Amino acid sequence: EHTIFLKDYAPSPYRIVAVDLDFDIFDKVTIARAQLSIEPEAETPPGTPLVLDGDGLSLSSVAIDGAPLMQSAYASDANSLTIVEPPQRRFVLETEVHLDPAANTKLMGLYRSNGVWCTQCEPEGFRRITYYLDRPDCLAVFKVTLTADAKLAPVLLSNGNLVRAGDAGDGRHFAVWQDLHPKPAYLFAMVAGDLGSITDSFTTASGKKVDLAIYCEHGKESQCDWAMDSLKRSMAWDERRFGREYDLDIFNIVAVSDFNFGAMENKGLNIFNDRLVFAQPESATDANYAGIERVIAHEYFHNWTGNRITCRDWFQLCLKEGLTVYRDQEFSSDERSRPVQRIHNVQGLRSAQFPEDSGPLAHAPRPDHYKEINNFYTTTVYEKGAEIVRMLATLLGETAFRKGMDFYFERHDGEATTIEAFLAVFADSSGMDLDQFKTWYLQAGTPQVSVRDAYDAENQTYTLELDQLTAATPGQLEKSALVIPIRFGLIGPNGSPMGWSSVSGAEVRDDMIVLREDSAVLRFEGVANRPVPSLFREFSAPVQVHADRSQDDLLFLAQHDSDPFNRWEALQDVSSALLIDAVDGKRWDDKALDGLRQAALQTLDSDTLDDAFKALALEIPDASVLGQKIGKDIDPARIHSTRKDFIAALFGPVVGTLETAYEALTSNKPYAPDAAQAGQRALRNQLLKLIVGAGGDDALAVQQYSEAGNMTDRFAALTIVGTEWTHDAAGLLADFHTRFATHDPLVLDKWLMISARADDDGVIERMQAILADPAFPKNNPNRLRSLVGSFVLSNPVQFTRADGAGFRFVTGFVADVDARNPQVAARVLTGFRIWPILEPKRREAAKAALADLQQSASLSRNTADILGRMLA
Ligand code: HT7
Ligand code: ZN
Repeated sequence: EHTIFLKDYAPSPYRIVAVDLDFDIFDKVTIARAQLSIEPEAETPPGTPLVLDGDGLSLSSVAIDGAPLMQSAYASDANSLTIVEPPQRRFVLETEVHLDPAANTKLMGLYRSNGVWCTQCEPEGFRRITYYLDRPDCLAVFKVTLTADAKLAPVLLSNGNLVRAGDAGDGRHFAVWQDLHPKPAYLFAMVAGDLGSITDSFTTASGKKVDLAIYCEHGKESQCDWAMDSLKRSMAWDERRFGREYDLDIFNIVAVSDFNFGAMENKGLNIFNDRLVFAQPESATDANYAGIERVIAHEYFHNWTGNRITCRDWFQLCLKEGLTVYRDQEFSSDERSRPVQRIHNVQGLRSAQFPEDSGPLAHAPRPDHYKEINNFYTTTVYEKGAEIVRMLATLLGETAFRKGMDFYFERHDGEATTIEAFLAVFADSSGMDLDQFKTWYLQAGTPQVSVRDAYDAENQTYTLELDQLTAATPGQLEKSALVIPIRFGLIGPNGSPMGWSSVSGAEVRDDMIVLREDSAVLRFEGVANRPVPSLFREFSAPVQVHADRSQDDLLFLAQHDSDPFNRWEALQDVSSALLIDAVDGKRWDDKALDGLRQAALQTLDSDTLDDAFKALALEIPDASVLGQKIGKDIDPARIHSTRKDFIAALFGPVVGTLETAYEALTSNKPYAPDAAQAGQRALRNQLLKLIVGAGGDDALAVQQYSEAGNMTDRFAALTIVGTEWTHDAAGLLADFHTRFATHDPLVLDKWLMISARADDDGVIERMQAILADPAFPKNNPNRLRSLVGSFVLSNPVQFTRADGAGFRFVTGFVADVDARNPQVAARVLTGFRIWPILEPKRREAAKAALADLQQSASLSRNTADILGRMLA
C-alpha cells in the first residue's frame, strides 16, 4: 500500500482561484458540472501536466475555455483526471460527472440521508463529487447553483450567502450561493431536501446581524432549541474570550441522520449528526445536552481555527483540531464548572488517548507519514493536541497566550499553515524559545514521570526528585526529553500552603516547575515542616505519574488540597492502589478501606463542594483505566469482579447513609439542563449505582426507572440494571424498547448501548439477533456504533472473553460493514488496540481473530491500514 510522507510535501504547480459548481439534482442521478478557473504558479515549467484528484468518478465531458478536449489532450479514470499540457495562462476547465448519491454508503462525498441530499468532504470527499485539487492548501472562492424538484427539495443550501433563487420550470427550482472567503474543498457543503427549521439571529460585537437557522427532519424542530441556544452562547464567548467575530451574514446548521462523525465545520453551513442536535428532556440525557453544547461550540469555533486559518496538509490536522478542542474545553469550563470539566476531560484522555498512545496504533500528534488519513482523526490528534495547547497556555501565562493567539489570527488569516507557524507566533510574541516544546507534536507515547521526595528536618530542606521517560512506540524507538510544566504546591501539616526561602535544581516560576531534562533534583530550602506535595495541579501535563505515596498522604490531599483536580485525583489513587493490589492477590485491609470510606463520606457531606464534583469523587476507577495502569498480562474479567467486590466491601456497611443522601437529592423541579441541576442528578445517580453495587438489590433502580420524569434518570437506572445484568434487566430493557425506543432512533441507540454492555455470557447471542433482524438499519453509523462500538469499548469482560467469541464477533462485524462503510469498520476495529497487554490466552485469541480478518479477500484501505499496524 502507498504511504504518504510529510517530507514529500510540495506545493501544487497549479492554483484553482475560483470554482463555479452546478448541481442538477434528480431522484436517481445528480449531474455535477464544474467550471474551475485555474492558473499555473509563476515557477511552473511549461508543459507540466495538471493532475486532478477523483474517487470513483465517471467523466461525461471535459472542455477548456468552452472547447471540448481532444482525447489525446487528457487522460482520465475513476481516480484522476490529467490535462497533459494545460495553457500557461489562466483558463477555465469544465467537467461534467454523473453521481448516484443513494448508492453512496461510505457517506463521503454527496450522499442521501433519509431522503436528504448532503455532503461530507473532509478530508478527501470532494474528489468523490468532482475532479479537483483536493488538498487543503488549495484555496478558492466558490459559487454553487443547485437545481432540484421543488417538492422533493424545497430547501437548497450551500456555503456563504444566497445570491439568487427562483423557478427553474418543470416543477423545479434553483438557488445560487456564493462564498467569497477562499476555502479548501474539504469545507465545501451542499444540502437539498424537504426540511423543517428554526430561526434566530445574533448581533455581533460590531453590530452586524447574523441570521441563524437550524434545519432538521419535519417534526423535530422543537428539539433544536438547545442547539440554537448553545450556538448563540458560543458566538458571544468567542468574541469575549478570543476577540473573534463571525464573518458572514448567515450561519446554517443542518441535522442529518446518517453521518460518519459528530459534525462538520463547513464554512457557514455546519452539518451535524442529528444525535448532536436533538434534545428534549424525555429522550436526551444531561450528558447529551452537554455534548450538544460542546460540539456546536467546537464546530462554530472552527470558523477561525480551521476555516479562516486552515491546514497546509493533513499532517497538520492537529493545528486545527487540537486548538479547537482546547477552545471548546475552555468554553465548557467557562459555561459550567471548571474543575468538573477538567476531570471529565482527563477521564476521557486516560480512557481513550493513553491506551492509544501505549498500543500498536500510537502515533505523534503531528504524524510524519500515513496510509489512510481518515485513520488519523484520533484521540491523540484531538485530545492530546488540546493538552499540548493547554501546556503552551500554562507555560506562557494567560496574557501572553492571548497575545500569541491574536498574533496568530493577524499573521495567518486566510492561509493554510503548519504547526511550526503556530509555534512561531508564540515564540515571536513572547520571546520564549519553543524549540524543545515542539517535541510534544513530534513524539508519540505518554511520558512516565517518577517522583521521589525526602524531608531533612534538621536542615529544613525538602528534596523532590523527578524523572521522565517515554517508552518506545511503533517506528519511534528513540525519545527525547519533553518540556513538562508541573503546577504544584507544598502543603503544611495543618493543610495550609507552605512557602520556602529558595529553590534550586530546575526552573521554578511561581507555582510551576518546568522540567526539561530527563531528571532533576529540586532542593527547597527553608521548609519549616515536612510538606505533602501536590503535583500536576489541574493535570498540567498529559503524563502518567508514578509516586509512591502513603494512603495517609493521599487522604490528606483529598481533604486539604486547594486544587480540586488533585483532591479528586487523590481519592482515585487510593482506590486504584487498593484495587491493583487486590487484582494481584493482595486483598485490601480493613483499616485502609475504613480510611477511604470515611474520606468518601466526608466528601459527600461537604457543604462547600458542588454536587457534580461529589459525583466524580465517589467514582471508583473504571476497569479500563485500571487495566491501563496495570499495563501487562491483564485479565479484564478478574479486574471487573475485583472491582465489584471492592465496591461492595467499601460501601456495603454504609448503604443506609447512601440511601438517605439519595432520597435527600430527590427533586420535583421541572427539568432544566443547567449545570446545577445536572450536577444534582449526577450525584443522585452515582449514589444509586453505589447502592445497587454495594447491596446487589436493584429494586431502587427499578423504581427510579419507572418513576423517572426525564431520560437522564431513566437511562441511569436502566444502565445500572442492564450492565449488572440483574434479574430485572431483560424485562426492563424490553420495556424500554417498546415504550421509548421504537419511534425514536436516538433512544433506540440508548437501548442498543445497554444491550451491548451486559456482562453475562448471553450478550453476544443477543447482539447477533439484533443485527440479524431485517428491520435493523444496517447502514446507519449511529446504530452500528451504539451496538458494536459500545461492546468493544464498554464491555471488556465479554469483548475479551478467553474463548475468543467476543473478538470473533467483532472481526466478523468489521468484515461485513467494511464493504459498505470502511470508516465505521476501521474505527470499531481500533478497539482491539489493547490486545498486546492482555494475559496470554486472551492475547492469542485476539491475535488469531485479527489474523483471520487479515485473510479476508478485499479489505478497504482504512481497515487494512488499522489491521496492518495492529499486527505489526
Ligand atoms: N472536522 C471534522 C472532522 C471529520 C469528519 C466529520 C464528519 C464526517 C467525517 C469526518 N472526517 C473528519 C469534525 C471536527 O473535528 O470538527
Ligand atoms: Zn474539529
